[in-house]
Parts: sequence; C-alpha cells; structure tokens
Amino acid sequence: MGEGEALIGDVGVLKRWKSRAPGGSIRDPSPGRDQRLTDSTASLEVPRAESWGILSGESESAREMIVRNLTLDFREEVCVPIKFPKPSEPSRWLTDDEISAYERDGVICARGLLEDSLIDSLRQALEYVITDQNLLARNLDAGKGFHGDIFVWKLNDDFRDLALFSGLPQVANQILRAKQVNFFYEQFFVKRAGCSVETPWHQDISFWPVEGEAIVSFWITLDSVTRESSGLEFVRGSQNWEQRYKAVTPSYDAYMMDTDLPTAPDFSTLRDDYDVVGWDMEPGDVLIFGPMVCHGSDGNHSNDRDRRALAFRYAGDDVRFAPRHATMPLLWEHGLAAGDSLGGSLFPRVLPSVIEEEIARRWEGPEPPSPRALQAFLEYLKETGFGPGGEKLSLFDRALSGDG
Ligand SMILES: O=C(O)CCC(=O)C(=O)O
Repeated sequence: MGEGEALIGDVGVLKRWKSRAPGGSIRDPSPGRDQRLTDSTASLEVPRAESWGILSGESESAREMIVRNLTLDFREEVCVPIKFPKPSEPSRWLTDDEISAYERDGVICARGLLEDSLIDSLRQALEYVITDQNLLARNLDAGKGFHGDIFVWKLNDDFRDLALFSGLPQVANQILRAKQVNFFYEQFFVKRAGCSVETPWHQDISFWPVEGEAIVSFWITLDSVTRESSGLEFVRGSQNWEQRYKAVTPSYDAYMMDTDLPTAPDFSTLRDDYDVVGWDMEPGDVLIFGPMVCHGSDGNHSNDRDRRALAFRYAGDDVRFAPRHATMPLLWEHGLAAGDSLGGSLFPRVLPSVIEEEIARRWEGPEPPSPRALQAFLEYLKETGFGPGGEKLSLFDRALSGDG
C-alpha cells in the first residue's frame, strides 16, 4: 500500500494518508461493517509510522479506497488528531572509533549509514524538486549543470520526513550529545556530469545567521563519487583554527561575500602543507562534519556521472540565532530574536521528540516561503546596494524576484 486520499463526512474535507513503514499497512475493514462515510468522522487505526494530514478537495475513488483499506470506527467527534510518525531507528549507529575520529579530524566518512531504499526515494524526490519545487535551482543553474537550493523540506515531504522522522537526528546526537536536537536546515548541491562549477573552500559557519559550535552536517551522495567527480574534500583538523573565512558560494554571490573576512586559500593546491582528505564514496556512505572545518570541491569532471549531494544539518544546545549581514536568507517567518535558542516552525525540535505546534502547519502540506519574509529580504538587498540597479549584483535578488 502506498498512499491515498479519502473524503470523509459531508464537509468536503479530504483526508490524505500515506503508508511509510516497511511492511506497514492499514488494516482491512471488518466484513459486514457499515462503512458509510457520510455523517461522522472516521477514526483510523494507524500503525507505527503511518500518518495523515488534511487537504481540501473531493475524491470519489478516495472514498472507495478508505472503504477498502481502512478499519473504521465511527464516532461522533469531528476532529481526528494529527499523528506524526515516530522517528525511525538509525539503520546503524556510529561506532566509538568513528566518533573519536570525528572529534579529532572534524570530519568522517560513515560507510553504509543509509539504506538503498532511502537513497532511491531521495533520487526521485530530488529530480522532482529540481524541476518542480525549487526556489533557486532553476534560476541559479545558468546552463552550467549546477543546481542548488535550501530549506526544501518546507516543500517536499521526502525531505521533510528524512529531516524530522528518520534515524538521522539520533545519529546527530551521538555527535552533539545534546539535551535537545533541532533540525537546522538542508541543502542540495547537484553537479551534472561535466559541470565545471567548483565549491570554493569555506567554513559553513560563515554562511549562517547563528552562533555556536554544536552543529553537525550529513552530506549524502546519491551517486558514486570520487575526487574527479567532485567529491567533497576537507582540511583535517581545521575545525580548531581561529581563522574564519569569507562565505564564498559556488556562484560567488556578492551579497554572501560582503564581509571583511579573508577568502580561504584553495587548499586543493596546498596538499603538501595541509592535511587535505577526501573519500571515494558510494550511495549510502555519508560524510559527517562540523561547522568550522574547511571544505570544498572541484567541478564534476566525469563525462557520464552526475554528482547529486544533499546536506542535512542538525543543531544542539549551544546554538543561538545571530542574524548578520551576508548570511543565508531566511524566507520563512521564524519568530526568533537574536540570542534565542533555535526552535519554532523553521528550526523545529526533533529530539527528544517533535513538538506538535512546531510542525503541525508543515504536516498539513507544503509551506512556501512567506511573501513578507521574501519581500523583506529583497528590500534589504536593495537597501544594501544589491538589488536591481544596485551597484552590487546578488544572484539571490535575480533568483528570488523571479528574474532568473
Ligand atoms: O557539495 C558541495 O560541493 C558543497 C557541500 C558543502 O559545502 C556543505 O554541505 O557544507
């Protein structure tokens, strides 16, 4: 059983359900039961990791589907509580050796951390997102075979479910050892075969409107990757450096670079002087790294292999909101003030558990960026000289204002 929709009651409310648990299913109705769906709301027996939300609309076939597939227990009540999937167990835990290596080097390659089935569904989701759901990817592509976007979990359910309900939060907490873990955000970096776009060397912390060190990123590749096909490389131990570098994006966005920080050296040319490390990876292997470690990647010099990567990031206890010029724009309302711990609907808690108020809206359906937040950011770009006609060009302006 995959997913379906059901019209419940006379109120024209369409309930949508999705079966996700491996082998999970919604039980068959008891034979002979009165299965009319007209005047009361059905309470559904939903096994572990099954979940459903609400859409508006009508569907006759959905009505049949619910009759065929669900155990219905008619009651007078009109509201059915939203149920969230329980987070799944990681398919494997990090070993003590991996955790020690992470602490020493600032990065590890965790082999076989994710299952093949998850990688397959992410491939499908990513290709769909690139063509249909992204904010930035089409506009920033510039014909070079590079696609990237951020906060896709707000629009795409596969991304959302991996972020909030998979085993990743628990693995993150093996590193963070936090009282509470929040999902920070996710991002994708696609370099199609032959894409020459490099990811300049950088430290992630320079890009973010937060302070704190307890952030961990999972870099997930959906393709076999080598240095030649744009494998990510790191300077081992650089997480301990005091030096901070400019936030240089693959598109050299002028807004993000508008700080006094120096540009990071191209460490790929300094291999004799620095401990530069990278790994040949297979789908399922995951790079795990912190916010201070220097990293970058070359273009994809393979002629026949795409390099599709996703980065999911989690935050622990010491991370505070710290809005600054030249950091990634937040295009959703978040209600945070400088100095606040992360939380709320943009950076929801995932451990010890999700909080209903933080994710209920997103659970109902995709949450496009807030027009107010978008407008505010575009105005800010303009005020600071990066808007249309401004002397400094930011690709964010072009992409977000739809002039891509
Ligand atoms: O995939 C890339 O080239 C860049 C990834 C990256 O810098 C990151 O995830 O922090």
